Amino acid sequence: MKIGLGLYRHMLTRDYYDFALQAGCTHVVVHLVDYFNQGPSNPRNNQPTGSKYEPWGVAGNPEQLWTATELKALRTGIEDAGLTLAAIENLDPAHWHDILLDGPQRPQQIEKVKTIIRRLGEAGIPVLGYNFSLAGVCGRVAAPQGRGHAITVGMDGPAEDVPIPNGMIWNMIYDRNAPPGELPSISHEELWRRLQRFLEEVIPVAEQSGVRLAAHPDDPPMPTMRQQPRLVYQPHMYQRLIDVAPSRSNALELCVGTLAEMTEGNIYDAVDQYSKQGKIAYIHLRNVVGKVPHYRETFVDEGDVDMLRILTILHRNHFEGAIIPDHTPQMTCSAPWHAGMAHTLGFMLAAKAALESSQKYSAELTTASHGDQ
Ligand SMILES: [Mn+2]
Repeated sequence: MKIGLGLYRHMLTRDYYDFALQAGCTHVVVHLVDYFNQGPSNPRNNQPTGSKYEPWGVAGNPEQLWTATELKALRTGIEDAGLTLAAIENLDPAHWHDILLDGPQRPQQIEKVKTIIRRLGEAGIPVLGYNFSLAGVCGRVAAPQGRGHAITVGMDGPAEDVPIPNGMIWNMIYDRNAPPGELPSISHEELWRRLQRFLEEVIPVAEQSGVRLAAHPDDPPMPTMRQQPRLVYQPHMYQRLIDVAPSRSNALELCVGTLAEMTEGNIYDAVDQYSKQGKIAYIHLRNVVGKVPHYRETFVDEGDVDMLRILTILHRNHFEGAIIPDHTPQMTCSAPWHAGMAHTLGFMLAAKAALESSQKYSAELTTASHGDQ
């Protein structure tokens, strides 16, 4: 396993690359979507939250796709700094809203996504994380409810009463001039049909480009949010997503925190099941207390999940991908994001060192016992 750090678009600078190196990372995962764009209340030094029903920000320019030159420059900039670019995380709603909505621009947007995948391949970027979700990451609240009164994010009950307004998808605004009104509810099966069509069209291009698509589960993993179905809200639903389009390019961005919030199954079996199949492209590591619709994010060393057990399972199943901290609580200091990340990364480094040491130590023990004979 490789230790990495997720960087938001405004963090693609030498200072953040140096911070990642200082904190022990070899890899980075990059968000190119500017979630914070014109958002009314998103501090840029934290995960995008918004309030319970307030979107993050405004989606990007629908006509402006990430270019191969831009992507290559990103990769070489990261490599020049001494790091490896493991993945790009998330598509811009501006480029694929009608794929999620099955809207009139769907055919053109499928071509846009194919172009993006080809350009990633050209730039030597091996993974594209995505989240096939209408409501997106929403319905959460932030409060000083963590250890030492740290501000953490969680759910204080279902977020079902306010439907998604027209012009909004994936918790971002893609059309500010949309007519008033709300998105009509669809069924779970309709959402799966849309996913299947999407994968059937883009996975062959991903295969040709040497790119793996990596699906994040629905966060928070409620059956429905804002009167729309969610796709992967129980651990076993990840298997359905894999089986819809069998291919090495159809993979997972496995989020430990989100899976731990789910009401069925257990996180250890899920990590074992999907890592054994070689289906995990990369991992978000985060701890939580509770399950939907009442949970809160915690520091990595507390919470419901035994992280050493998770990392032991991954180690045993020879997981070779990157593991990055997901979100962390905000620490009380002048650099809350940096402190939270450094704390989580320190824990991850120690856990990795412990696993490697115990493996080495058991080899020594075996050698010693042979020597005695
Ligand atoms: Mn996650």
